[in-house]
Amino acid sequence: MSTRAAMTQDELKKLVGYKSVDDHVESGMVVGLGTGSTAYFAVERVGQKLASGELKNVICIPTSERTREQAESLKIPLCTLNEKSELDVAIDGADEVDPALALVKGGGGALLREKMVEVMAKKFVVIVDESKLCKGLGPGFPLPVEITPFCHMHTLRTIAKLPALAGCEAILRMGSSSNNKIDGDNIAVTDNGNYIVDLHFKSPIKDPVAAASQLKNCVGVVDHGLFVDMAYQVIVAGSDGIRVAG
Ligand code: ABF
Repeated sequence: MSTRAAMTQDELKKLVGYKSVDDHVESGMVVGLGTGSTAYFAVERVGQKLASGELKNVICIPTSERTREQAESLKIPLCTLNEKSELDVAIDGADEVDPALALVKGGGGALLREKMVEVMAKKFVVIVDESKLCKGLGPGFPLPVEITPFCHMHTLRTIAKLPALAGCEAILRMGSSSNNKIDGDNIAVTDNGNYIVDLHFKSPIKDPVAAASQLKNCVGVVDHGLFVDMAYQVIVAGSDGIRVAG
């Protein structure tokens, strides 16, 4: 039996994934299912509890094709925001979490569906291991921005000039990943048929609220990975155990 000190990152992710479901999901709920290697364990737990009968009449909304496939394999009943716009809870991972519980998300390329689903949840529960905690968003993980393919280099240059993002280096995401396919030019393509620009920062983003607003107002940007004022709670797994913020 492993002690916490000896736990692998995967074991920590499983701890928070399972705890999020045990603490927040009840029978009859509409539940948003996140994307990524931590959210994977929350989806697994929902599937287990439905199969055992511990949970009943739960319906879930996946935030990516990959999560939809995992949920279907576990026979979790699914719908979309078209059928149900209000969620009781959504559970997802993050790439960075700052002390105010503002998040960078979208490293996996699923940020648009994640934000559309999670913003509609009464409680958005974030599950991370402590490697995701940071003092300021930006330098530790590139900020992803989903953009339309039409004249994408123009949009990329426009984003890089936004005042609240001063000093960032904007790089078009290339190559495939578990959540993205590629087009004929090897550019990463999201589940929604869009491209991703990753913004690299040398120092923390000074004003995430202003950065979020300027990105959202930029024509050609579909959405971005700053999730500000959205997290209801962050469950963190570390070598000293699990702690809850929020
Ligand atoms: C999703 O998965 C994303 O928003 C984020 O990019 C990523 C975190 O993945 P992991 O849990 O695999 O680190 O939540």
